[in-house]
Amino acid sequence: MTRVAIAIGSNLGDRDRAIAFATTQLSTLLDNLEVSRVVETWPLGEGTENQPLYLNAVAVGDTDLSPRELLDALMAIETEGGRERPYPNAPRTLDLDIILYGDDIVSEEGLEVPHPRFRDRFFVLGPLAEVAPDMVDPVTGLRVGELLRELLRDKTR
Ligand code: PH2
Ligand code: MG
Ligand code: MG
Repeated sequence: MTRVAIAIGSNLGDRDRAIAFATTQLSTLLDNLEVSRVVETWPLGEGTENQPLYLNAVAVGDTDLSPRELLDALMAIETEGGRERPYPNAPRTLDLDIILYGDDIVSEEGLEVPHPRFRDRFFVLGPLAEVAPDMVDPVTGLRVGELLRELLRDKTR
């Protein structure tokens, strides 16, 4: 079994319902599931300036699926949750991203783990630090709690 961290996001349609749907689906996909609080966050990224606010959360759990199998399962949940992909960074009913897969490093077509941008994203690190502060980022060797502290270094004094 491998402990994995999944980021959950929604900024289109009934966001609360999408997060609840994702949580239910993830509870059947992963063992020992723990889900963070839900936070409302400003959309980040190119072209997202005028988009609606996100609801974000993070789930951690154990799985026997390979990273690729896990990705496929998450994409199936996104699709069932009404996800469409009209253009990059489009508002979405449901986004499920693999943030960490144990301490594996995966770099394949369409699948990069750890998520390449998660260290810069409060909407991921904040909720993740709540449920799994001691998970280790295999790229930097830092724990999630340490990554969050680094991210907030200049904002918390
Ligand atoms: N996801 C993105 C791009 N920007 N911003 C917030 N606040 N939350 C997200 O989940 C998010 C984003 C791409 O997946
Ligand atoms: Mg995403
Ligand atoms: Mg995604």
